[in-house]
Amino acid sequence: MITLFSERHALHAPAFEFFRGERVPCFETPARAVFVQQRLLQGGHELREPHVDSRAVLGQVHDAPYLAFLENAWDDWLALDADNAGRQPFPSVWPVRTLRSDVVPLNFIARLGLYSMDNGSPLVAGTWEAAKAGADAAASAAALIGEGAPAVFCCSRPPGHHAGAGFMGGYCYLNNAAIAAQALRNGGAGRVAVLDVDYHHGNGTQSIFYRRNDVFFASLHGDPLTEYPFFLGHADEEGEGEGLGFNLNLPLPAGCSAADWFDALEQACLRVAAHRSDALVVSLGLDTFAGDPISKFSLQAGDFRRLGQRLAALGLPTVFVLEGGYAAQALGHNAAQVLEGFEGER
Ligand code: SP5
Ligand code: ZN
Repeated sequence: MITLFSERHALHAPAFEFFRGERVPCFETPARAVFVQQRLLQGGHELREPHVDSRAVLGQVHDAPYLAFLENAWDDWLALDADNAGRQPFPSVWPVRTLRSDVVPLNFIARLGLYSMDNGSPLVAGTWEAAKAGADAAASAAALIGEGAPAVFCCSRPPGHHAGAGFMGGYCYLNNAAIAAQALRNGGAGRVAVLDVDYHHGNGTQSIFYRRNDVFFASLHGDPLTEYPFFLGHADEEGEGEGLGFNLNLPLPAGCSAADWFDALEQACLRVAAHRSDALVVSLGLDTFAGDPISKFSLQAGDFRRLGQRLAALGLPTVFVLEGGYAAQALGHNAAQVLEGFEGER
């Protein structure tokens, strides 16, 4: 499968994140993309550089103030104190209920809180450039689909599906899946479906399209009652306004079987088919793997092949976007199973 890969992903390499009050090594590492890249090269897949600048479509998916903050964040952080070069900024205050989010503070950490949903998205010098490379891959994938490619895989990181129009979160900064979907719409696809199979609910993607009927969003994920991101992803979220009926959440209990997961996948695929989309975007999180260190589903490599086969049966031009998956050594093989299952079925 045509795979878009930029070395620029490696510019985002934070040193640590927080877990239970401790600094721990990041789960979301450059090695993840490298393992996938190497496995796909071995498998004979064609790797290309992203060739489209996503700037215009970025502005359709994300709010301008958030984009400006993210692009300038590192310079602003350094301007406060030259010693900040060796420090990762994290938010500590968020504008939750009763607090105002309509006045942008001058304080950097306060602005970081305004533009974040959690403290799980470390910023480093290369975050913007790496995230932008992923967005460029998403826009490039849509262009290739427009030129007739049947399927394209974006081997990019950091991931994107937790990032909303105006905020980062959950290791995500720019919403690559939403960017791919919007770019497909711009390129002439009347209707697009986004199917999110990451372990975690794609809250950012859902919220970006929640009031729209041109992009159908479906997600199967760990039940937010117990699993991150906790505050979105319930079954009663069906869309709003014109978007009512164009959002489907299938939360599953942590620890559920692969059989239960495939039952939910089947429901999601039937709804995608009913939407009669012109193109499909798959938010391909592989943290549903049994060996994932932070997630609680139990898929095995063969299940990922079956996933690829089922997606191929939808018969749609398809953009795959890498999301989560933290068993880095297995990530290449698992990603390849999806892509090769997909291509074997076509
Ligand atoms: C894109 C993506 O998969 N983002 C996931 C963000 C998850 N952030 C919360 C991590 C919570 C880690 N819990 C670890 C439990 C280990 N036993
Ligand atoms: Zn995830």
